[in-house]
Amino acid sequence: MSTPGTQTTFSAEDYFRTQHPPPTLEHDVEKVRAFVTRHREEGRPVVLVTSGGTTVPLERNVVRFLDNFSAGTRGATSAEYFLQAGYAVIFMHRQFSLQPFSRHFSHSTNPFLEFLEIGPSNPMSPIEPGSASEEGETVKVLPSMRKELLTVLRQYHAVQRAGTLLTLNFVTVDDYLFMLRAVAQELEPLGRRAMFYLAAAVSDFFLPTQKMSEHKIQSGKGSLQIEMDQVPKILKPLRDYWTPEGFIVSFKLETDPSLLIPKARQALERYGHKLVIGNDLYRRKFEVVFVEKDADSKDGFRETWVRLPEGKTEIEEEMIKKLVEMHAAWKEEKGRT
Ligand code: 9Z3
Repeated sequence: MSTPGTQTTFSAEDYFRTQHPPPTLEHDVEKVRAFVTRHREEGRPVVLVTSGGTTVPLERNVVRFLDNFSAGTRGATSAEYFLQAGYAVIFMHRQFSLQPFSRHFSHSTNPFLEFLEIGPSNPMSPIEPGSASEEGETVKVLPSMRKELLTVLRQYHAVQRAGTLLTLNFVTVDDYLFMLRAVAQELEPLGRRAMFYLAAAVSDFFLPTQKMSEHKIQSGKGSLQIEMDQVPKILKPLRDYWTPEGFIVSFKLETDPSLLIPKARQALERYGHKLVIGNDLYRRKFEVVFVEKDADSKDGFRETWVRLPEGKTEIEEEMIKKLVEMHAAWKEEKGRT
């Protein structure tokens, strides 16, 4: 390998040898192992959903970092539909990004304080010492919000009782890559019963620890120039070594719509995984394109557009319905071979 410090493209192997795993990795892996073992025994398919953006720190004692736009809507919404479809879900998300169920009441779009009100407490009910009721007041949900809250709360409690959701979080692109590798290796024994739904917006560039300034970068020298290295292409080892039988779905995000299909096809050619879901930054909530290899078609590929149906609000409902069917067919195919 070339010496870290001069390198611009890391192989996955060099990357994992020279960068540092997050300190909580082993603890997270133990949780994943117990979760996978249980659901394997119970015969449930397991999906890893990654969600939200990764950061790229510029200093070792990090004050500044690069980030991206992703709020984690795609991942959090999709996770709910996978749970509804009977999957056990490992939800690996950017710390503080949207999460299944609580996403419905996010602090920015639907702040929970807006649908609570203070009302008189019921004089017939026992007063808890130290509760707001001591002053004769209590917290109530606005009648207009009760139905929505009850629906979400019921689903959330059902998932908690069933133990079908495991949540892990990452912040940096390093956390993400080390965690993805570790979780993939834990899912490997599931073979075709494991799905990977890689919706996180992962940085293409990073600053290796060896090139980082230890302390806060100082101003006063005019402009700041930073040369970043390319993040290793992780789909290749994921598909070839860590989980060769897993049903791997990656996402391709573009802002130039004419690049969407060519780039998705290129990813399938390079990494040989199952499916690329292409989405345009501005149209991603209304339409996405499923790009697959297809030996029967003239150019070797098949594209299927999935659009938000009239009267529906979440395109993920359609996407997950389709994916669940594709995954079932893939498992079935193995059964016959
Ligand atoms: C996506 O394309 C996701 O659908 C979005 C979801 C990030 C657009 P939001 O969180 O957005 O709902 O606001 N994710 C993958 C993006 C990505 O990093 N893809 C890499 C690439 O395009 C390859 S895996 O090169």
